[in-house]
Amino acid sequence: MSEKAKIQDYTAPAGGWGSVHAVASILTQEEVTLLGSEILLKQNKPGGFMCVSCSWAKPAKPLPFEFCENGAKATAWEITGKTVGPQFFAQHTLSELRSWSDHQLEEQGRLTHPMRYDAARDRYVAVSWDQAFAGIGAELRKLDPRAAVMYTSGRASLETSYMYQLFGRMYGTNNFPDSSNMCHESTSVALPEVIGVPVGTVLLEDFDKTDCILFFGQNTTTNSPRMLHPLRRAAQRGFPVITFNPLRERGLERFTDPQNPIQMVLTGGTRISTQYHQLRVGGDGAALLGLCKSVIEADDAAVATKRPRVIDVAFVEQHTHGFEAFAQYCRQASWDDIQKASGLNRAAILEAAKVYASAHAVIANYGMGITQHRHGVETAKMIANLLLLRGNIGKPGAGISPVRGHSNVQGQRTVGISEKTMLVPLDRLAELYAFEPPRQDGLTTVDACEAIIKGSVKGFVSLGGNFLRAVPERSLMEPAWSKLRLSVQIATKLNRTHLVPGEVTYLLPCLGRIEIDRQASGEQAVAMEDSTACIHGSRGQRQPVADGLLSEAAIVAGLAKATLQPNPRVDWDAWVANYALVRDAIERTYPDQFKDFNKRLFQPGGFARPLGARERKWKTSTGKANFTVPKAALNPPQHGDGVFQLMTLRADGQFNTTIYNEDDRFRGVSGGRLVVFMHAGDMKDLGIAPGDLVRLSTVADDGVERSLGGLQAVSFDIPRYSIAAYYPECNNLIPLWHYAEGSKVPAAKSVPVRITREKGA
Ligand SMILES: Nc1nc2c(c(=O)[nH]1)N[C@H]1C(S)=C(S)[C@@H](COP(=O)(O)OP(=O)(O)OC[C@H]3O[C@@H](n4cnc5c(=O)[nH]c(N)nc54)[C@H](O)[C@@H]3O)O[C@H]1N2
Ligand SMILES: Nc1nc2c(c(=O)[nH]1)N[C@H]1C(S)=C(S)[C@@H](COP(=O)(O)OP(=O)(O)OC[C@H]3O[C@@H](n4cnc5c(=O)[nH]c(N)nc54)[C@H](O)[C@@H]3O)O[C@H]1N2
Ligand SMILES: [Mo]
Repeated sequence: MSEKAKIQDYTAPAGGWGSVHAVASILTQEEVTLLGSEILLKQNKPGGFMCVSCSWAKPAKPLPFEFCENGAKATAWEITGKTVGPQFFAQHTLSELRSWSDHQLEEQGRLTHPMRYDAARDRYVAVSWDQAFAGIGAELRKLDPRAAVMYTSGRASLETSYMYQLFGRMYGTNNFPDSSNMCHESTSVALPEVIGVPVGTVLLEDFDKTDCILFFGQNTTTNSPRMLHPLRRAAQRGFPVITFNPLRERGLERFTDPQNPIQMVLTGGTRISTQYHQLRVGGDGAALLGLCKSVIEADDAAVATKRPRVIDVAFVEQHTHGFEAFAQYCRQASWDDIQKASGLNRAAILEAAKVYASAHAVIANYGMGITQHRHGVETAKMIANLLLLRGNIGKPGAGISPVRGHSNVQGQRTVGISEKTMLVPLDRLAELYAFEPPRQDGLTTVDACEAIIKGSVKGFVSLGGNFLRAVPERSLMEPAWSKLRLSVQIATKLNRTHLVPGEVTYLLPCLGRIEIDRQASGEQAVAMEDSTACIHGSRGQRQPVADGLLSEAAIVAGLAKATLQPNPRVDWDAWVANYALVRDAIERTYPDQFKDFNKRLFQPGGFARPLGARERKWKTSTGKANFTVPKAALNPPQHGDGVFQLMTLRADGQFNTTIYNEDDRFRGVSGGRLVVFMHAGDMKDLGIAPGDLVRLSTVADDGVERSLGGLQAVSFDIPRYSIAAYYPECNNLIPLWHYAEGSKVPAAKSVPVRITREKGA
């Protein structure tokens, strides 16, 4: 495994030559130098392909290089010339492969043949597609559909996702957890109640109209770097950007545009954040309460002195419900409690509130630093509360902006990948396809894990992803997983989940989005939805890495045909021959959302789905936007008495469980991922020197031992009692029951742990 990591301060801005260098080196590493750079020019361009990395919006008028360092890494990783075929698997048993690192496994290259696990030889052996489909179909038919889970990672297209959910529902299950259940599900639960839509309300153009941008718990630098372009433009127009994050993330401090060599050389980057508030882990609810309280008290003072109101009274009266109760709650909250719970002082919060209250149009962005907490749903609602006070939803330049993760995770929910039946037009599906879909809610990711541990789930089909590596509670999950009757993994690259077989296990390799997808009617395009609810078409550009690979749509159709009785209303083969027919089916199912889908597929900038909240039409229980009174804003994750709050984060060199390299350039770490970032004062108190090895042990009284050793201590600019380390290495520290109330998103950003020193540097 990894050598000791090197730690060095990173002083340059994000972007710039560092990015250019990193892109060149991954293209070389993946042996795609020439072709790769040509393909990069088609990335995120109308008529080209949509990046397989993050879901940030794609502009109608793209830059010459409309990709970022990490998008280029993701492209190179997918179009690598390296392959893993039957020969590789003949040489390596799964027991042997389990000792390889995550990086080594995926670095072997693209999967090329359908394989079945042979337990006697502890190896995968090649099978034909027909054998694979027939074998899986026979197993699925033997199972109770409610004991089967159909997981989706957020990359598959709208067409594939629609086919997959229809297949599952015709089979008889609503067990459609997806990566969203570990991600922005807190958003999808919070926002419908308060603004009547499960997604963000901003469009890309709003970034050019806004006059203040807020950031809560989102690391733009690494996870959605193209977003730094509109941010830089806003910063250059002189508008404030206010960030709340326990860590000083480099891109939110300074950014250099790698498309602009002159600026890179002369100025060393544009300042992005005008205020940077390093609150304690989980302190956002309290910080937001402080912001709201400041705005309300300023408004009270304005009323008393007959000055212009601070609150947007017309908006609050006409469009909202519950204001008085919320305002009363804020007035009564004590500054002492707010300061303690947020880790920020009153002056800092007032300073931010002053800027917020003087801006006409404000955008609030947030990410996993909000959603992956026990009170993540409530904190997302607090962000909405703050925006509603000044009418910052449903007007140009303003809105709520949950920054989604996977490139099509939002779209998959839109076309029916959901375990929550209320989000799915079941009646419409029943009518269109003449079948009776199951009506009870299915399993979320956490529910599915519980059921796997209990043994009540017996079959698991995975459309992408690396489930066992991404979920909490690894030490209980791995042994339970091997008791599954059936595991089917549809994937592009080998990962750890594939190395833990069930009784019957298939590994099905698929085309990636960047590859040309040829079907009977010609080359196919697919669609996806970005973070701003705009739909884009995407065309593969590269020859498939191996003959005989099937598209995800063809694999889903193959599984469906082998499992289901024929249904004259669904011609799976016709759909695979021409994906435009699937888009027609999506339009028939969701006529308002996907009007003229095929016609608008390649509209530059994507076509925006209609969202009520954008037009101030509130599809909530009250018919208005709802203020909500928080219950736990002053009750952050507890620390002290030797207990620290651990947040598990992404490094610059990874996409989720895909580890491109062991570096985290912006945080100054290279050549190792087993590190833990700590405050110097905490290290001193515990007698830990930089470079010492420490062990983290989860504080929980359920009798399960959860600990991880061999972590190198790094002295870092982070609040006291807050510590940080990398996902997925730390996932065995997270108890399965430690999740966000209401959404069941694992609370990966606040795991209570103790720290012990193992060994000196
Ligand atoms: N290159 C790359 N791009 C990616 C991904 C990737 O792994 N690599 N993953 C994709 C996916 S699926 C997702 S969901 C997104 C994730 O993107 P992010 O939402 O940025 O997720 P994380 O990297 O987990 O970082 C969370 C941020 O929240 C901060 N934080 C942690 N706890 C708190 C807290 O209590 N309060 C506040 N205010 N901040 C906190 C951390 O310091 C960090 O800056 O990125 C997507 N894009
Ligand atoms: N501790 C902790 N845990 C976390 C998080 C955290 O911040 N901290 N974040 C959570 C979040 S936000 C998310 S979204 C989840 C992510 O969980 P997942 O979505 O399950 O995991 P990924 O790492 O994105 O999946 C990577 C695998 O997807 C496969 N793949 C890649 N491209 C394709 C494709 O085009 N088609 C198919 N079929 N397969 C493909 C490859 O085989 C690759 O190995 O993890 C969650 N887990
Ligand atoms: Mo995510």
